[in-house]
Amino acid sequence: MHVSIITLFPELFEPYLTATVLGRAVQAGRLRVDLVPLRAYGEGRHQIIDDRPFGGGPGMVLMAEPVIRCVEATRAEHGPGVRTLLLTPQGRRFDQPFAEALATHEDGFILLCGRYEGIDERAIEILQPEELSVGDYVLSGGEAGAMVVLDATARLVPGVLGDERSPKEDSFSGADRILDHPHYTRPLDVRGLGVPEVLRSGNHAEIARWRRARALERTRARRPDLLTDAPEGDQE
Ligand code: 9D3
Repeated sequence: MHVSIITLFPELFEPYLTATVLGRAVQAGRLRVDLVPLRAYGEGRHQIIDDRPFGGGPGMVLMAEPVIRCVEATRAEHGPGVRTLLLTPQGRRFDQPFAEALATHEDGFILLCGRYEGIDERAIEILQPEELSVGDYVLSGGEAGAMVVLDATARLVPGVLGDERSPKEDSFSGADRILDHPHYTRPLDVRGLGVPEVLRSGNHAEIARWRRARALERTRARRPDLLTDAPEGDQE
């Protein structure tokens, strides 16, 4: 998988890429992450990339030309089918089916991180990125959102996950959209709280049934929307 991240703060991604399972995937050659510093495409001796908004108001706007030049240069590093994703509160909500589609996309994708009040609309008009939000809360920029997208997609690449577990078993994957059951490990007694007897029974059919029941119970209580909403691509 080939991911490029366009950002004013490439250094934010360094520890994340080296300290996690993603670092191992990069080492193993399964994952290529290019950090592209938007500032390098700025204008003039000071490499300016933002300016005040026409019409007034607070904050600054990322200028169109540096963004356009940067995305065009980055696209040239990918295959012709590269997808360009703009992280923005105006985007469609990122979800697991979207992650699955990105993870298998042959020519990789570009994550364009917005900052300040946003990007000059003409850059968006010219570049036609897919606009993605990671949820209904206000972030201070696209970088945290890009890390969400990077993490959710990279772990789907074969060999990236540290353990043998298939991503197919995850919550939100495929048709089986259900929350996880509770987990227990040693010791048997934690401040007077024990472990459900069934988990110590050795009866694996019984354990599977118990876990499934607890998972359904939690999903009904906490996220009933997961049980009623049609899975992505199942609407028609
Ligand atoms: C307080 C400023 N807001 C005025 C209406 C607009 C605004 C601009 C820029 C709000 C947030 C941001 C920065 N956020 C992102 O770049 C962002 C984001 C988010 O805030 N929420 C969820 N997903 C994403 S992806 C990128």
